[in-house]
Amino acid sequence: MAVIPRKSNEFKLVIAGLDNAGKTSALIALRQKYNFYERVKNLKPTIKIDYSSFKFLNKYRINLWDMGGQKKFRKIYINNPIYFEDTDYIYYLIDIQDEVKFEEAIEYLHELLKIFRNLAYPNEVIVCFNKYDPQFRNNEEFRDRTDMIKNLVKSQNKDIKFEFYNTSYYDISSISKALSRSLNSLLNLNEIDNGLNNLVSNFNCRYAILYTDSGIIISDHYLDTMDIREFEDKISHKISGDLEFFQMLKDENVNIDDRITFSHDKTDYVKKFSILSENMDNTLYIGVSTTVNSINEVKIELEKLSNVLQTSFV
Ligand SMILES: Nc1nc2c(ncn2[C@@H]2O[C@H](COP(=O)(O)OP(=O)(O)OP(=O)(O)O)[C@@H](O)[C@H]2O)c(=O)[nH]1
Ligand SMILES: [Mg+2]
Repeated sequence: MAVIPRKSNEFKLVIAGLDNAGKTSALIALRQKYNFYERVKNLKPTIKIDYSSFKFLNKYRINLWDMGGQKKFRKIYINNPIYFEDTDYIYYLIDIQDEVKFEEAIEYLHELLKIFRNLAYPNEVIVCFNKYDPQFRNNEEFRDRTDMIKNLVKSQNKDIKFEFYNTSYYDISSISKALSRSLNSLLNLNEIDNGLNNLVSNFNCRYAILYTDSGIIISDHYLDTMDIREFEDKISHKISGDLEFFQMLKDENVNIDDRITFSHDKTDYVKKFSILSENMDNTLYIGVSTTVNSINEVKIELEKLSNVLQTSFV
């Protein structure tokens, strides 16, 4: 599948939801990855809109519109749909811990959907059940809550596609994955997906993940037979650990070629790739978890992926 050429390399992401849904916190967590809890615990409500932007793969400028969710601001946006023009993706955050506000959250979502319909918004609407903290993962009530909202929203908006994510700032990987859903539309990932899939299917890897150095998960593949508990308890923790590690390397200006860690019967391996695109160097990492016996073979396969990466990101 060819990537449709874009008018420009600008990309607009709108983050909306009621006040206190955790929008600003999620963005801070995503940027900082560690040592951010003090900062987000005492966050003040966002006044109107917080604009920020970052470069993605040195090529794209991602503009984030963090729409303060207090009622007085919501009114302004709804009366001025121009705010939402040229949105590439909308993220809608719902505080899954705050049952009292579900009705209001769904109402606001519906108001926004009306606007997006009129603007002929072309993509999926990404709904994040935020504050789905790790301790609630196996909680039936929380699962019922998300099912209820999903069913309601889907059945009342059959013309719109939705993607749902459970997110929490206690699990950075969950936020990174939700973000990659939209950014991936900028990339042509077929060959990379095949390469990573091959590692998982043929080389005893539990997972194989491609990250940017700023901690966006570009492509992730997991062993099908892994059960969801194992995934949620162990793997998401590892991925968040990797993301923290990359951020520390960046913050402290440290260079590595690779890193290997052993735990029980598993070998976790991270390799750095430097990819030249538009005369700029992009740092990417691939992380895998494999067995002691397979690690050498996996390293050879990863060498081969270097060329695939180079051709995929030019
Ligand atoms: N338990 C938990 N608390 C969270 C999470 N994300 C945010 N919070 C808390 O929720 C509160 C509100 O977070 P904000 O990020 O300010 O919410 P917001 O959506 O930006 O609010 P407005 O700017 O008013 O629209 C803060 O006290 C955060 O610490 C999460 O994943 N889990
Ligand atoms: Mg805010």
